[in-house]
Amino acid sequence: MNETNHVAAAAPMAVDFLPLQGTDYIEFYVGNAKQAAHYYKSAFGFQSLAYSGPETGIKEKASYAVRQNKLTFVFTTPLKECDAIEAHIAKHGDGVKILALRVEDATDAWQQTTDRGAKSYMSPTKMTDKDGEVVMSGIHTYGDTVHLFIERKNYSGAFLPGYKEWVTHYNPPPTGLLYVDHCVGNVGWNQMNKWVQFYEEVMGFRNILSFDDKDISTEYSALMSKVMSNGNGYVKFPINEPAEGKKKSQVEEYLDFYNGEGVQHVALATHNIIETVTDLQNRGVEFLKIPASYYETVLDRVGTIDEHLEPLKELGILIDRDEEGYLLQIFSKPVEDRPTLFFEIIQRKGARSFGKGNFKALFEALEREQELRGNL
Ligand code: TYF
Ligand code: FE
Repeated sequence: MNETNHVAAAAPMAVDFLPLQGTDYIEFYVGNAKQAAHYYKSAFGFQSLAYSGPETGIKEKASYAVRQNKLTFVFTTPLKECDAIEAHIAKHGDGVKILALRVEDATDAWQQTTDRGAKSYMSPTKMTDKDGEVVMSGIHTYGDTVHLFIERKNYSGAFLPGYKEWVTHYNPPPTGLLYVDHCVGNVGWNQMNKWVQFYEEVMGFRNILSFDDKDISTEYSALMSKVMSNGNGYVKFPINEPAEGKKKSQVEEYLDFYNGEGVQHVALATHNIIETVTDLQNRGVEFLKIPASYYETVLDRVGTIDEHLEPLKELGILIDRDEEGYLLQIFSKPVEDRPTLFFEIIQRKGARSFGKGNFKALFEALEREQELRGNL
């Protein structure tokens, strides 16, 4: 591969015109929000946070917000006369619609990005209720996905104006998931550069890592990947593009089933991946299987690590090292019937890279699943 495994050193950057404080929330459009929220509570350990729907004066859709540490997921389903959400679900199945980013000034974020060529999704909108004020704005990104900018002025409500606190007797314990580490988009053939340019020019991000198809395409389902990061590194969006290989690209399989570009995986951070993944597995979350042979040589590659190898092998957790430290990561199977969205669980112990040393094992595991589906 012609890339380096170290993350580009921070280049001297002019004033960050789009300062981001992190991911505010991720919103999924789904066929049944009540059941989706239940799954993320029972299987992933999210806690009930807030609800919006007919009972709160919203007639056309129902939304459930759940939270675990700094992670907030929202599941939204159309109720009636809600063409945009119905069309999204008809086209894509369940999937990520909104990657919401926390900002100091949502009006300025919208002005800066639309001035630089972003297509507006929502002009700056002030939302108030008895608990305070939130300003929201939004722009389109790849496929039907959007970025919302969320400015929480003084808001003390459960989640956002329009929501009420969601109180329920069913509160399964958390699993140690902490925050969004990164969020990966799959884009179409030859669309990579367009979206790299979008994140650079419209959002002020930098390309900190690149992987090309040279090695990956020989034996494994081919793709190219470029990691885009905002100025302070709190928000990282790798972008994948399919590439020609011996076999059908995993990215192409996604594009076929999602009917276009969209979010491929969301990486969720934990401080203890062995405990978190043990818990998730016990709750029914399915992960890709890694052959025992991976563990025979992995320590030769990554050197000494703090963890015992046995539980990592048992669970199928992958290990990689860069100049700054190492990381532990594992990938779920798709979380819906279409082979589209999946989750990565990641524990960083110094490393800021993305697990390039695991691509072979990972892509072989992905391919075995692709083959079982008859899509290779
Ligand atoms: O986010 C990443 O770059 C890693 C590796 O289809 C990866 O998680 C890259 C492409 C892909 C699956 C995982
Ligand atoms: Fe990842």
